[in-house]
Amino acid sequence: MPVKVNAQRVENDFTALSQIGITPEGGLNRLALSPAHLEARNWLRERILQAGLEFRVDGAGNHSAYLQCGSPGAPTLLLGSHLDSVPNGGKYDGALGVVAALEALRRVKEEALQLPFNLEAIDFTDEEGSLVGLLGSFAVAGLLTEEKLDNSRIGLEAMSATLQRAGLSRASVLSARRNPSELAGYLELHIEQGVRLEQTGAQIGIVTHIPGICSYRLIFLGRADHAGTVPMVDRLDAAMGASAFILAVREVLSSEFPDCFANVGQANFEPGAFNIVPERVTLGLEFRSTEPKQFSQLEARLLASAQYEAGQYGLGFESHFQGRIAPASMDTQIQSAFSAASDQLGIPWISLASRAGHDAQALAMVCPAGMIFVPSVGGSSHSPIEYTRWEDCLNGTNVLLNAVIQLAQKRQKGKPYHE
Ligand code: HGY
Ligand code: MN
Ligand code: MN
Repeated sequence: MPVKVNAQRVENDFTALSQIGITPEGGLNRLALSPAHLEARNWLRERILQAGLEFRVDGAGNHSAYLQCGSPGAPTLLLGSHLDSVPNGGKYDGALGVVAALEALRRVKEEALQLPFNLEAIDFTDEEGSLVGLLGSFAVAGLLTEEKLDNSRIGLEAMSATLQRAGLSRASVLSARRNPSELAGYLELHIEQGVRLEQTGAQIGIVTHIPGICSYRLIFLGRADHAGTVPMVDRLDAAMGASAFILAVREVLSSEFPDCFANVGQANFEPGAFNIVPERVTLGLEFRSTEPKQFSQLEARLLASAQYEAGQYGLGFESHFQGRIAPASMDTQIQSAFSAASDQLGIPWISLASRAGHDAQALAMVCPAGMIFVPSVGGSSHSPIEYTRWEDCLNGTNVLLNAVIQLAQKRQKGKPYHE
């Protein structure tokens, strides 16, 4: 018989958490380590202590609830996601997974289940990349480097000040590595942030792969001129090369890399006056692929395209690498624990590759990792209209809890579930 979550308690938690950092449009502003994010973490800490669970925080600021439910010295199975959001993001992205993880620990404690591993519900710092991207999960996996911190998206100074405000430092963040032998694995519940579950009518998506994500700052260099006196044909207008590249990205992806994704999400014009021809335009580019070889081909192709468009308009060009997260495959034993739990609960499921990046891809580098999705209405996410039906949220929370029990049974039957 499956163990069920306390539906009202989960709903109360989610509703309370959704108010922290809420925007006038009903979205969330909880950028990593911002006052709203720290307020959400305080809320989590309170709920952890109220549940009689042990509260922990590591050098990367990852907040977690710990439950000793295995034998002393047993490894720890991590369950979690992230409480930070994108600017004016949605209420479900990350937060649902943290609330569900906390509930799983509470129910295991209430049922006094003895498992072959201890449990930890974790909220990872800066999943969304307002600082570095997957900062907390990379730190736990021991994959965070000085270079990644140097490449912070807010610059070195602001990064240090942000860490300091949260009581952290570069050294403490880099010290958060866990010994992989202590990790029995990582499970995450997340919203799909796409339309495939909705289109198929399945209520659970069992994730097979997570895409790699790579980002660059691209700089197009022209010449500042008077916008009213220099003939149009004589200009070295940095905006022309940048704009031509943005259009070329769409063309390259649709014609040569149809199952990849790319986005130019930032553009900065300098000097930035109405009456000066732009001398310098900086673009923020990111692109994604689930297949390693295709990922590097796409990188080379996009950089060549940017160089070409700059040349077409007589511009200089610089590319600055900002960071890369490798594609990851999800553990097959954890996938089958999710499918067994979904079947046990009578919830229809499909397997699918993620299109968004997640903390699970960092953990997958050092331990067995797995994810499930629940449907996003209309596929909307990273915006105030992000919405998942409450019945689907509860389904995901019940599947997460019962997948933990399925994994424990596999392990107890002597079938170590990671090859
Ligand atoms: O950008 C992503 O894919 C994730 O939402 N951080
Ligand atoms: Mn997320
Ligand atoms: Mn997100």
